[in-house]
Amino acid sequence: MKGSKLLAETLKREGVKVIFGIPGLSNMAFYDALVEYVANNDIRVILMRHEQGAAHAADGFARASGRPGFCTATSGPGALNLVTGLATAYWDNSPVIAITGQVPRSALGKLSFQEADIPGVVANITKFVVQVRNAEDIPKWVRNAIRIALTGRSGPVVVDIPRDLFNEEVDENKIEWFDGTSFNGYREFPEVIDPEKVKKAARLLIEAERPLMLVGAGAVWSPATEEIITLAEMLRMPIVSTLLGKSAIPNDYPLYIGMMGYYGRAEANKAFMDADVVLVVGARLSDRTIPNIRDVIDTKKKLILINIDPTDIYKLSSYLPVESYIVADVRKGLRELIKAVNMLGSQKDRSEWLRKVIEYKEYYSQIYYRDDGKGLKPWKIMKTIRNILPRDAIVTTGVGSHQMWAGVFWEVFEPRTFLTSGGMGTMGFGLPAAIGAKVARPDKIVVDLDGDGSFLMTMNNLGTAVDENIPVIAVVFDNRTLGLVRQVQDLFFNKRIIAVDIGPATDFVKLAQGFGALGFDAQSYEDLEIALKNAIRENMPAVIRVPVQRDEKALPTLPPGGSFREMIVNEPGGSD
Ligand SMILES: Cc1ncc(C[n+]2csc(CCOP(=O)(O)OP(=O)(O)O)c2C)c(N)n1
Ligand SMILES: [Mg+2]
Repeated sequence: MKGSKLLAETLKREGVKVIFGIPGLSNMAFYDALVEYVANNDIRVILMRHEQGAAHAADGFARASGRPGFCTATSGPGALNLVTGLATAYWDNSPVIAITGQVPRSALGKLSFQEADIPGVVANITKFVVQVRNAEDIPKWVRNAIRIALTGRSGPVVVDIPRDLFNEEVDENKIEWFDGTSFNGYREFPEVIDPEKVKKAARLLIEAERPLMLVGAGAVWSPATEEIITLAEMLRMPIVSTLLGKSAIPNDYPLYIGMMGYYGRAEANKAFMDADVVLVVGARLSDRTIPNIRDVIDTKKKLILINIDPTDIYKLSSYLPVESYIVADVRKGLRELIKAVNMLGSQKDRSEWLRKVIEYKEYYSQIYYRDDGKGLKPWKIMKTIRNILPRDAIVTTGVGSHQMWAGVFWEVFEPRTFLTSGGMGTMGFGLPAAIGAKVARPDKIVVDLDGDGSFLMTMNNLGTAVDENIPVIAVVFDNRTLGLVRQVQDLFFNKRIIAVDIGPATDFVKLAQGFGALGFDAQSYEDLEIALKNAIRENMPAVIRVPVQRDEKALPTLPPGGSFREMIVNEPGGSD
């Protein structure tokens, strides 16, 4: 059996159903081997329009399904185009597996045509990378890649294969089909569930005056929605989330306050400021969630961490007051904590604390949900869309103000239905991730809530959606500007607006039609409603352009490096 066939056969045996990518000289033999697998409906091959789109599609597939998403690219420029997508997946713990073709072994290191040192390039933006050296090792490394991508803290893996391996004949008797029990060069971090630490955490939470749970992406990957709600109920503890943690808790769960952070909801940030003990589950607490660590230190908070990755715990413990921790998958860690809380029993009366949190919520909702009649309001656009989509519809986003509006206003009800680039903040994620999500979950409606700038970065993949009949809907919040950057220039660079505005000529409707997709121009909420219903009914890829005022702000926000005490909730610049 040739190396190329061995790769295709391995993927089939591992249950891989779809690969997003673009062929070229160095992965062509792999594609050639896939011909039979495609003909037999074993594996679907989806031709993207740029490799960044292939990585994001694999990422969207993984985030929507929890299964690894596969992409492939040729050596040199093809593999290099994956880089942004791989980093995006790594920062958000998404199990993307990239199979990259490489120049032949004999050409390595010789500045050969389309040679790039992919292991070197991706080493720091993936969980693991391997360059396979012998064709018979292909099954082992594909299997390892899947295990590494999924175990512990999930993340992307690259398998780089010199193309001469594809043509090598492998003695079938020598093939290690591999039972998946051993790894070369990889060991998971061990769990650390210290009963004393668990008990201490439980006691801190029981005795807290104002406990709060802060939920991050780990709660989605785990998944741990049930345990989060059980513990919140037991302790009468409100919940806030990071941007990525949003989809771990149904938005209408009464103890959920919303997304906190730099662009988080004011009531969530207020609750965080007031809390005395914060249980952090599956969140690494980046500077987007806690922009200024003085907010933790000055308020004398006590933190308890549950995280599968001990390096996160060590890192956070070096500058934050971490009182206790559990190194484990969020669900497992929470179950331990639930047991301990049950055993210790009795707790404080939390009615005062809960009343305060509800007051915050009510107060700020009067501020957010206003309509000055100038153009369409982002919150009303979101509401219009939400009213039409079923609870289990999957939403993706680009990066910018529209993403922050989605963070604040989009109501998520089910895990894995809100896919956004959190850690890397990668513009262009929305459309290809939607394509990947729709391929993973064809039974669900998938909508990309995008910005005009972000959409234009990867909209070429509309061609893929049309050719492959992947009916995703992109709603473009068209403010004719790179809005979030413009906002920072406006508020914090003395209104020196530069290099952000987009001219009037780009026509999103014609652009959609040029790809063979449906294009709608929504001038009102009613137009939007009709267009969205139409797009769903037609079951075709569609773009709905929604005009938004150029200076519509993403609020609340903070001054750069600011504290939650300096939240800007109202325009222009009045602090709360
Ligand atoms: C690939 C990439 N380039 C640049 C940025 C910096 N950036 C962050 S938000 C933003 C503006 C996004 O514009 P748009 O997609 O139109 O969204 P809006 O803010 O207008 O809603 C830019 C340029 C980024 N996050 N990603
Ligand atoms: Mg914009």
